[in-house]
Amino acid sequence: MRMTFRWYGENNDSVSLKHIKQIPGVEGLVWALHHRSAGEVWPLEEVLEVKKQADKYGFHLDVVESINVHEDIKLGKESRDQYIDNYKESIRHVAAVGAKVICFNFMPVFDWTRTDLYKELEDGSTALFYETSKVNQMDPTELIKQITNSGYTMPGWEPERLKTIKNSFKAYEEVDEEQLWINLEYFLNEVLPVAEEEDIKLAIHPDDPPWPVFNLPRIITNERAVERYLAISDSPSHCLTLCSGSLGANPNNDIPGIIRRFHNRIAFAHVRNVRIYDNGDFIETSHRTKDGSVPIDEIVKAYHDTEFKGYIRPDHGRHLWNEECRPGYGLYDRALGVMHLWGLWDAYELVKQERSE
Ligand code: CS2
Ligand code: MN
Repeated sequence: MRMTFRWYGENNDSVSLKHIKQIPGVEGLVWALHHRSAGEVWPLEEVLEVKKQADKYGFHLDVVESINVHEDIKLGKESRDQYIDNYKESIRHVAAVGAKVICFNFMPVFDWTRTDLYKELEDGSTALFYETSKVNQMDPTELIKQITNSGYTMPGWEPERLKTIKNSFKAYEEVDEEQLWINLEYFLNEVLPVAEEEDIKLAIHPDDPPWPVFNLPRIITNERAVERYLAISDSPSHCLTLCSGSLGANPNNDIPGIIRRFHNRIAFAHVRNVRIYDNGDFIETSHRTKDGSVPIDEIVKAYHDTEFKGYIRPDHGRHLWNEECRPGYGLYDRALGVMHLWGLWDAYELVKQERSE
């Protein structure tokens, strides 16, 4: 496995490259031009600027997360073709700095959804929390304001969404899950050939949480959806980002089983734990299996047993020791997460060596 760490860029992240360099085994940055809105072309000179910053610390830029997909593509509007052309150009520009994987998602309007960004856990740390009853009566503009007030922008929750949110909801009244699948297939048939030419894997990230939110359709939600998705194309560029915390919020999703079944199509692994409550609410926890509901030890074992050679990152962390940070993206708990993943991986490696002696 190739350890990486998400970085939101100079002047846009409380975590510095100097800090990340001191986390054992982190080889590369998971990066994006976060100031660029979905649908825009990522200018080559801006991409090259990130490369200059990464080179100073010897990090690779193999994994882009995310070139976000414009809403008109998800909606299947006439105007989608221009945005698809822009997406193709962005693929070519990130290829220029060695990108090997592009993570993206096809969630309508928003990205991951939570109702509380700083819910206290029993140990006094705080974490991202999803409260079902609150979501159903929540005004999503409130969440955009809460995230904006945190001082950070979060993918899918940028303040400019406030301007378009009403029209977006109206437009999705015409788009059900089947139509979303059709629009996703159209997008993939257009961009996969370009990704192939550039030797880049396009790796869709599952829906977080893995069920419809605010009555908007969501389709990458379980093993059957993963199977249907991967069957769309046999292109070597047609891959998956398997996020254990996203799919894992549904206890019926057997993450180790999905890994063992689709391991050769997983280009990028997000490893995160959540604790699921009886009423379906969930809170993010440490990466240790015992702190949540997701079998992290079994997940890393599945990656180890299948000799996973892809990229991996500790996804989100809790907020520890009063760290001022982007919700879910502090330094401390993600660094602890990296070490837990190495600990599990190295232990399985040791057992494998002992068995072979
Ligand atoms: C990411 C999301 O923060 C996260 O957990 O997974 O920002 C988003 O879903 C991914 O970047 C995929 O587009
Ligand atoms: Mn994720």
